[in-house]
Amino acid sequence: MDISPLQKARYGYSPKLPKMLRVGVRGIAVTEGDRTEAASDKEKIAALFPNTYGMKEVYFKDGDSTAERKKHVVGVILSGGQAPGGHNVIAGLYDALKEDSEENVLLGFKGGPSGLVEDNYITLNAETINKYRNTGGFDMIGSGRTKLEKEEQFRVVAEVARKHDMDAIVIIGGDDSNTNAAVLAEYFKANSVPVQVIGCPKTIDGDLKNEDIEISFGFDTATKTYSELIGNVARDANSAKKYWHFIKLMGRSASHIALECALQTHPNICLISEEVEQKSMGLNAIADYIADSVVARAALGYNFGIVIVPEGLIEFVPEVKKLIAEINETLAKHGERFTKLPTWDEKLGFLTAALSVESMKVFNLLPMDIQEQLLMDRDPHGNVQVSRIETEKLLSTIVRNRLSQRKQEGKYSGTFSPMHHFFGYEGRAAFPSNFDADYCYSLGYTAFLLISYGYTGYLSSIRALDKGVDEWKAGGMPITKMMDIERRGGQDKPVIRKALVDLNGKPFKYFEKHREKWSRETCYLNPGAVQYFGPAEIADSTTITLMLEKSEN
Ligand code: FBP
Repeated sequence: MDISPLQKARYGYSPKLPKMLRVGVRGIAVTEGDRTEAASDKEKIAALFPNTYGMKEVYFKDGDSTAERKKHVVGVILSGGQAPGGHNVIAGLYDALKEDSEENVLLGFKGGPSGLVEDNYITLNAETINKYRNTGGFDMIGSGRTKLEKEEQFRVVAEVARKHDMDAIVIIGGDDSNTNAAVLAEYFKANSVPVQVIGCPKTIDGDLKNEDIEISFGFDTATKTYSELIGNVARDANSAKKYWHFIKLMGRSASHIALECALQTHPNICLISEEVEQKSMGLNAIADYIADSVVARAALGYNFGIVIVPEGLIEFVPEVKKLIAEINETLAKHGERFTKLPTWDEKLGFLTAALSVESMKVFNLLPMDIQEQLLMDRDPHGNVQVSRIETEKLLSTIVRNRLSQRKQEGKYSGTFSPMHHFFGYEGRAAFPSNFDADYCYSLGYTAFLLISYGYTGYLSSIRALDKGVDEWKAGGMPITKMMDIERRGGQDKPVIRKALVDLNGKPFKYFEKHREKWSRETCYLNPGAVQYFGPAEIADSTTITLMLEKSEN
């Protein structure tokens, strides 16, 4: 790719490390905390990970390093969807490796997990790394969604590692990829393969978080980018005063992105999937909730508005959730047969025989394009590809129907012209914000520290992120601590528990307190492009979500 002036300017940005890491890799000592336990299903997880279950939390601190001095050959992969900052994780890892010894080697496996299995790699050197510092995207080595889960794949990866004399693999990925990292670490231990596996928490969705992983990287930049776009659309809406904008935002399951963007932009409506599920709101109830705002604003003379729809919503609407679960089980068992059916009528016949009567009723009520989107191929982890389901259009259609009814009843006399947007890919490869640039660099640097101290099956972790970078704390957390058992593709599987929006948490409570006013009045905020320049309290600070979560009152 050619180099833009901003890219050139961002090469000059030096990502900041926490003060405790600035002394250099040989000035950092380690301490261990308590033994850990899985999030739930403890016995089942312990039985599945006999060699890596129950390991201790790890903290780094100032002090002489006791890590063995030896040559390291480390392999790195980027896994899953792009998230701003991935290149800086690799840069932090590379710099720490080279600081420890010029002899150390970093191999970048191309195209995600499949690169490891196919032994498709490049040796990363300063020239390559420097070209990608502080840039978005994953194009340095590419990414992919191949699932590393079969014993045959693990055997091949062990062979590839032996061939290159690799002593560690760093997997930069989300919940599914890091689950696989834990399974791979367990396999290596069980089979005496001398290769460590370390994960780094990536996903714009923000759902890989817990008490030790305060935020996944990419969430900060993506939400700032989407908020800038939403702010612009809101300003346009308030200028033209003629459209209701339905904006779908990425976030496969959890609504963290939608909530954070709502906190940053004050839309009229922001749906939160977790609340929809808790209140068992069906499609009609959701449409009525939006229609209430349309009607109230029309009465004030405002025939325009902003509705934020989280991408994963469709899977949280109770009747659709049941339908999708049944389709998932059916496709997991008979996917090949189903795909080969030549006509839509035959597919419908197959579904009628396979699904429950209630689910088939829901299916038949959906517009045909949504029906087709629900049946599209699952991703390699068995998930519905929600980014391809046009929930924003489905909702605006139902809202229009509800409004026609209200018009007939004489309860509404406004105009309703919907416009549709999907902001997803626009934010996933953006230049990382200062926060993500610093955070990612620190995660990569810490991944090397975990390797140098011999840990495996750990996630690199940086804490105290609501404070300035100086005060951030580096360490590691056993991946099995974050696991529970879930039903995937028709089977019980150990997975990292996804962190959904906490409806009792401060970010949601703050939103709940203000949303009634936002739904009727025009309170839009236009945050603009805040991520790079200006005073540090604007340009370097992280999300409102994290600041509220960490606030004392
Ligand atoms: P990860 O969980 O791999 O980080 O990806 C998340 C995501 O960006 C979702 O928000 C979105 O649903 C999905 O990726 C889209 O996937 P794809 O890149 O395969 O279209």
